Amino acid sequence: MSDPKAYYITTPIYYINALPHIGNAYTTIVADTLARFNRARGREVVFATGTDEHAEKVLQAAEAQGLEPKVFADGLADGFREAWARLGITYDDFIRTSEERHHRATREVVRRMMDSGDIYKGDYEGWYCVSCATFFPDTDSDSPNCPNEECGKPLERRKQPSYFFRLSAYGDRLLAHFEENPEFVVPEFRKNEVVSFIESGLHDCCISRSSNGWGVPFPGDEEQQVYVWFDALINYLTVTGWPDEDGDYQRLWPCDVHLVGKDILTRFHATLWPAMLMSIGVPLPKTVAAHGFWLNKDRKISKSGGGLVSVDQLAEEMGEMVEVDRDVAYDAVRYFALREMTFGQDAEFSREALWGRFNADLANDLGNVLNRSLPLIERSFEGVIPEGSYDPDIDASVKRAAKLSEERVDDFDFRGALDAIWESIGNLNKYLDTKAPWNLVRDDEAAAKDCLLTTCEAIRRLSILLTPFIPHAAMEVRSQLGLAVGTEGTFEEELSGGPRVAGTKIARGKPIFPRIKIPKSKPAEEAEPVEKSVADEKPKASFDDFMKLEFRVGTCLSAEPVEGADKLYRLKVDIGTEERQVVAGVAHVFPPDELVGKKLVIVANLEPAKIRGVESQGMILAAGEKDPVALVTLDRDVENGERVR
Ligand code: ME8
Repeated sequence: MSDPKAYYITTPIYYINALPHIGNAYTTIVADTLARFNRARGREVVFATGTDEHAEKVLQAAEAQGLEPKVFADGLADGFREAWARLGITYDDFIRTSEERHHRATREVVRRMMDSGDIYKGDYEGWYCVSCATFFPDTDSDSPNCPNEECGKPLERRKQPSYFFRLSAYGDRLLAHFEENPEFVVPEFRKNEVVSFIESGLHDCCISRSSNGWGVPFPGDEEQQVYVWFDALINYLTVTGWPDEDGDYQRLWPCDVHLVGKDILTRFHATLWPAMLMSIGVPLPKTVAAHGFWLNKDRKISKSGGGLVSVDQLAEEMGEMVEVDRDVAYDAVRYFALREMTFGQDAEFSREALWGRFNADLANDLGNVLNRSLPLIERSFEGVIPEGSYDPDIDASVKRAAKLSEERVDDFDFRGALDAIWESIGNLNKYLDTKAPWNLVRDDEAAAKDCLLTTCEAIRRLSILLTPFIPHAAMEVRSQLGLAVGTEGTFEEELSGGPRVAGTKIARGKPIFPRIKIPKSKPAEEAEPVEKSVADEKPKASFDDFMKLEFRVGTCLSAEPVEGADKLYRLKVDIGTEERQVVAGVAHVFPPDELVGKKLVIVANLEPAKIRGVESQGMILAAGEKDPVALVTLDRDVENGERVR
């Protein structure tokens, strides 16, 4: 039976002062992946994104260009729409706060809050930052500059009659809601931050400003307009057609997921917004899911904080380095964002890591399966995928990937979902190594047919699973298999039953994921100050110096994240005579299951040291001071504890 409630998912509505960059693209890519995943499960989905336009700085920028603010905003909102289309974002509604439907919903929210006795008039005085559209209480700003470290612009002293919302009355009800609805804020550790914020006491909230003609007029007092943050949150209701309650509202509300960055979780999405809804008697959304920040050298990437790089620019740079389909270049950014960041934690963005992931995962792992099977089908079977039997182990491996990726996507663990799919791609490469169909075509044609049928069917199924993450590339994979694309069914339809590719004439084109030759130096305008490498500065070591060091072979037994450090693992390594705990900065490159079981080389006689409070009894050898890091491993098996010299 189909679910009468659609899956309703939202992103923040973005300020229009910067076009999509890796930060806001991440939120939107995550929302798109969830939307596509749920559509592929046969659910009706409504995915909304949009633009937050009533900021004072929009008015100022429009005036500076001699334009009406609406005309100025139209151009920027179109810029967002076009950029999202290039990234393959399949939103169903694009909401702009300057639209009439949004003004109507906002004014109705305010009216209903007045009816509940939650709004009163008072005087508001404080330091105001035009850029952040925020008042800061005096205690937060002894200095006249904005305390938001990404901004730091001069504050203006402002005093004005304003309307206030009795937010202070909602603390207990909010806490009770969190208690009764453990899934309201995810991840769990973010909920703890929100709870402490509320427990420390909520203040009433100023919800209006003197009118400047660019905002939602305050009901009953046209001298005032609704404060931008207050009106922005209401966009989520506007999309449902509210206050009309008999149309889409019934189907969409309560919202399933508001996706946000951690910057706008505590004060806005987990406190003000639910309190507003309580005040007007509208049920609360099911989940607010907050992710961490993309960082550039440990600082949040933002327009004012630096490191801002547009997604279009990344796709363009990739196109300059390698002959790649432009849609696939955008998919590379989607893939990187979803695989590199652990949802909820911060992650460092670098081009090197992006190109590295493309080469290692897409060109090598996924590309290899195609490159090792399709040319062989062309050469030995006239380009037609042969009949054969589908290998039960590969079948099981793909089914496991499907099950795990579905479970993990539901838990917002996109990285884990891709890990599961890549484990299956890894199994497929190992299967090809073992079967060596390029030899079988000479020695055992039936076995060669089984192997190629199995490989193509597994690729077809994995490409279905990959579609929500990398939609263009996944389609391209299916089209190289010779399959009709664009009419795919649900996961259930596509992943059940026997193999379907036999007899298909493949259509191998140019490689979908050609390897990027990663340039040694960055473009001039990007160049960082040249740091002398540590190796350059080292004095010569005598043979005796070298012999003081003891390198040993060890097997990695476990890899656990070190709390508060995105890049560090606490590894347990068996070095034959004992088990060592080693802290290693490779967590941003390798998921735990790629390390566990691996033979590593460790410096075994280093003095123990504490790293982030965790004792490290040695060091593993790895190449590359920057990402991507490569581990020093052994080209054949030797016993743990063997010395390396
Ligand atoms: O706050 N890392 O809009 P905004 C990760 N209009 N995510 C990032 C990021 C980064 N470095 N930089 C931005 C606003 N984001 C309000 C929202 S909603 C009712 C009103 C993402 O344009 C992240 O999702 O400043 C963050 O919450 C959002 O962009 C802020 O976008």
